[in-house]
Amino acid sequence: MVNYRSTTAKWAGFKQSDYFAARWSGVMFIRQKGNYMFALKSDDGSKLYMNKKLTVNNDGLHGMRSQSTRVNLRRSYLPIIVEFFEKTGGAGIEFTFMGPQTSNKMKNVGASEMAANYFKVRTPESPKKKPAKKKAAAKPAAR
Ligand SMILES: [Ca+2]
Repeated sequence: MVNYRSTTAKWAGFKQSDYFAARWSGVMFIRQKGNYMFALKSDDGSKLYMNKKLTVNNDGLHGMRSQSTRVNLRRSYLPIIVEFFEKTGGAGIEFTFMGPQTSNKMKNVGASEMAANYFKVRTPESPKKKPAKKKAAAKPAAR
């Protein structure tokens, strides 16, 4: 969840409070088609990419400032990347959205919106017989 209130202190798990950048990536599952709004509020700059396309641009040096974009979405899996950087002073970022899926209320993009099972791990099938050993591998290299 990309949700850090602006603070001059270090974020939990971060080593410094100034001069750093972060990138979050994942796949959102849009369950209901329709018109959505995505917003990035950040100090300093941030960007949201959807399907590799810059969708919300909140770049630049500034205090907590919000930028938002409306997009029409189908029911789909939506690859997203959020980029952020902090120079000095306060640092914070909030990634929110609203649309049919949220009853048109702004809410933080959280785990329930992410498609955790998008990249399913396939269990390999058991081989029917052992693969033949490579004879060359057993031999010491001839010199
Ligand atoms: Ca700042």
